[in-house]
Amino acid sequence: GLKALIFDVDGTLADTEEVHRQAFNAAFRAFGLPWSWDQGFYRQLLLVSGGRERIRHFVDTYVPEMAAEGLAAINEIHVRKSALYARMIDQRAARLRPGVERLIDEANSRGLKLVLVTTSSIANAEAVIIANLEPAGLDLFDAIVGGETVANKKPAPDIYRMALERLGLPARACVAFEDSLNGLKAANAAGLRTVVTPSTYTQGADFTGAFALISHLGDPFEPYEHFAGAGEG
Ligand code: XBP
Ligand code: MG
Repeated sequence: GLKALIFDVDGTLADTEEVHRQAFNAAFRAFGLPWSWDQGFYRQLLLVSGGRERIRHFVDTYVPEMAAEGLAAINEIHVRKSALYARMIDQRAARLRPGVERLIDEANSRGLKLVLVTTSSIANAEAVIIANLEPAGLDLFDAIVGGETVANKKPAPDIYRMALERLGLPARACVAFEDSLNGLKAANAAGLRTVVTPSTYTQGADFTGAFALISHLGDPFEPYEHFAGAGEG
């Protein structure tokens, strides 16, 4: 039977990618860089998973003359971005999506284990939980697996395999929740059934292979304001 639920964080628990985007742009400004990623451009950049990898891809593709400054500069920009992001999340910039808290509570009261997996850092995942469920909310989760702990980020299955290892459970005893194609591929490649709830930046993708595709985890007619005017600009 079902023993555990494994949740992606960014886009699935909360619609955080817009906050990430703003944090990237604020970090660029802080370093005096004339870069600004608009929403349409960021949607494409999201195909590269991992923030540091995303900046590196951007530099390699659009500012190759700066690639000479190397990884150290990119790391520094990403460290700044992470700090700015965490501060925005602490200020409650991203609320939990509809139905998320209810599902977590119900799973918990039925004795299901709960694990978070994120391409971002463990610290960023914790910030999302603390800002929305208080520090005690962290106790609801049996493990948080972060992007920094695996060799290959999504769509590689590494992070989901790590989650299964931490749970000590086979994939058939778990269900994964994801919002993106990279996330769906990663979970499926680890043998998991995957419920996909597309987020502002991922809606419209081809989620073939999803165990279920639903607009959100809330009640059928619960309004989801993030869907209005998504991805403009
Ligand atoms: C999330 C990501 C992350 C965030 C930025 O993907 O790809 O890179 O965009 O976070 P997923 P960092 O929801 O599939 O985990 O800058 O900390 O990488
Ligand atoms: Mg996601």
